[in-house]
Amino acid sequence: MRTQVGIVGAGPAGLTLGRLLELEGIESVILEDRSREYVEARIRAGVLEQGVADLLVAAGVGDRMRREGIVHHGIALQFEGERHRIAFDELTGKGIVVYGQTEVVKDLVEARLASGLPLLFEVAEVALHDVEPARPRIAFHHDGRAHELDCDLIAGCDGFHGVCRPSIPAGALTEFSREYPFGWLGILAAVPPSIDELVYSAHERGFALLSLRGPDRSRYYIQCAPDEDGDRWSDEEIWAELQERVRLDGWTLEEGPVLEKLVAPMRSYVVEPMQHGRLFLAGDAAHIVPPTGAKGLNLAIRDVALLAQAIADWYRSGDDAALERYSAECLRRVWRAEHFSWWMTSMLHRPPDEDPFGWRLRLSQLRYVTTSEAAARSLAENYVGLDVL
Ligand code: FAS
Ligand code: PHB
Repeated sequence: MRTQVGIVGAGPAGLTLGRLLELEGIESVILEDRSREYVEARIRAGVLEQGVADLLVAAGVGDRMRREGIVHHGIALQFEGERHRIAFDELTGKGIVVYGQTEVVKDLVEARLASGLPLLFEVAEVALHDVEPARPRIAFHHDGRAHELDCDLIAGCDGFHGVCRPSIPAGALTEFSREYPFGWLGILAAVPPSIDELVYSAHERGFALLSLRGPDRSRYYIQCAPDEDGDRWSDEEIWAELQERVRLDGWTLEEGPVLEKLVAPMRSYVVEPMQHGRLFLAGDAAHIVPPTGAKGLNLAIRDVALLAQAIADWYRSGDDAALERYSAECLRRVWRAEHFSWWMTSMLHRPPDEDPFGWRLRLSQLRYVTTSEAAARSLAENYVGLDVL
């Protein structure tokens, strides 16, 4: 097989890249090792920066998002039994769109299959060859047969546990990471959300987040141990802990059937550079943020927006300057998101060994960011997405 760009991974990064290259008239083949059903059922992020939502609309894959996505103009921070709104519209003139990553992926898969361009599910044994100097090949198995895909460039969009990053010689990369001494226990519940906007709660028992997936689907999270066994928690125990951590006079958190339960560890991770020869890493394959800043999905899509542009420049003019700049330009945005996500995580989560001094410091940070317009604007502009860095 031969194509211009070989894309490994059909998550938000790989699928969006395929779409943007299609709009530039550039061929690609997307290789995914899971089934379509699995990829479209995986519950992950739920918040799109306005700029990312606009990008999906411009790429012609935003119609359902515009119909079913919920635009929010703020979030609330809760502590000491009070809720404080951060007004994104007043502070930045922008908002966010609450629309599940699952739905984004479904829309992108549908568009890809409608285009007739190759998207192979359930491939196996993907292996990269000759990404350096310049005759990249991807070997893989599909339908029980071995295949080899010759391409000009490879986009490693296969997530944190993929094969692309590990295929780069260790000496060529520098890794930066931080593990957090807590995780998130997340539920999807069949009950209308009891909130109009997302609520981030810093409670002495730990963090809690109230989010949503539509008029009759709530998405709630509580801070838990990093190696928590989600099955150890009964639905009643999860609701009881949530009630405790988001309690507010005159407001009720409605409970309902728990449809899905997931424990996600919390880590920060960046690899530099995000390129090796003709292999370009994007999304979780190159960086992970703790979800407190709602940045994971947005970073993945912004990476490939830059990569698609650089690839188009290269094919149009033969000039690889933009490709050469790709890694450095991405990393500026990635480190901003890493800092913001670490800052939100540190302010809102209770470290297991926190002393009273530590809690007082966090309370002071929370009071400052909810009373100082300058501090609130800083949070708001990072949350809705900074265009210039
Ligand atoms: P993805 O991991 O989404 O996609 C990579 C794709 O590559 C997958 O489909 C995988 O099956 C495929 N793949 C892997 N190895 C392969 C191989 N060898 N061959 C072929 N294909 C291969 N972000 C938030 O903002 N909020 C959240 O609540 C949130 N929750 C999350 C929960 C979990 C459990 C995880 C892991 C992430 C969560 N994130 C969240 C972050 C998430 O949104 C990611 O940032 C986003 O999925 C990144 O997209 P991709 O880079 O496309 O990677
Ligand atoms: C979600 O809706 O899943 C979500 C929202 C905001 C976050 C993380 C997750 O910070």
